[in-house]
Amino acid sequence: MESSLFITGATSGFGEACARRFAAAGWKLIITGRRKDRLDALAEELSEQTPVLPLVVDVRDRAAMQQAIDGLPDEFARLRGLINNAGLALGIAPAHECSLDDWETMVDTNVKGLMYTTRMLLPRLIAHGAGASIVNIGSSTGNWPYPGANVYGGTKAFVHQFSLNLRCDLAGTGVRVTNLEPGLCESEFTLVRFRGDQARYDATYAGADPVQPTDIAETCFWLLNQPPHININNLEIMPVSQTWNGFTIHRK
Ligand code: NDP
Ligand code: 8X3
Repeated sequence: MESSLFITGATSGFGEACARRFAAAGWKLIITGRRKDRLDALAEELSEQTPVLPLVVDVRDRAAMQQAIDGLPDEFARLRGLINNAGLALGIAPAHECSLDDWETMVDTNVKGLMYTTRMLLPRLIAHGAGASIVNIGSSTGNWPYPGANVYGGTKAFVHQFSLNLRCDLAGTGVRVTNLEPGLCESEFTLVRFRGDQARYDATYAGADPVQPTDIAETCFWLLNQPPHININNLEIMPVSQTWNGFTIHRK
């Protein structure tokens, strides 16, 4: 029985692109997200290439995640990979103007959701052993500060350190862990962040030639196809157009 790949947040952006990339190579897929219409449509389309199981579930809902994972049908129960991708940023206001509700949503999704999925699937990945992979989708914001990244960047710093710590705990199991850290990428991420504001979406990407979801999917495909003795620990990807500013000095 072939093993499957579990992708969280496959209804758009990186997750959807990953589902398409791995399906094209014949990987058996478990895809998740909250938007049932999109998930079912993708599953139906990709089912022509490979077996696909859609799971409509919110990663923040621990009980629902546990139920979905416990109920995996035999055909999909053996796992070879996990792409922990579901996540979001909300707003870009300075900390003292942010909504605590938004901060909680980001922590619940990017930290706790990723934590639940990982913990619940680890026994299956360890059972697979050599060649199994976890790719956590972190962010350049986990490494580099910028104004307004406050809690979003903090959640991705968690993903960075959690990934390294997982590697320590998984020593001897054969399970690999990578923290993939994209910078500016074009996806609905920016519409979610700016609550559907198309003008801000357009301004974010104008003239920047951003990284595309297909670039991230290609990178994930490369990561999961490394020989079993190789672990890529961290991989940060930016468009060539994106670099750093110097320190800001506020003068009186
Ligand atoms: P998208 O908004 O296109 O996709 C986000 C995906 O996450 C959707 O499928 C969404 O599905 C899912 N998701 C969000 N919240 C939940 C939830 N509570 N439960 C289940 N699924 C959820 O954005 P990207 O593809 O760009 O983002 C994917 C990941 O990449 C995120 O972790 C993001 O932080 C990270 N990232 C993005 C960058 C960018 O510039 N785009 C750069 C660096 C990192 P649904 O709404 O159907 O639940
Ligand atoms: C998203 C990267 O720079 O758009 O993780 O905040 S950025």
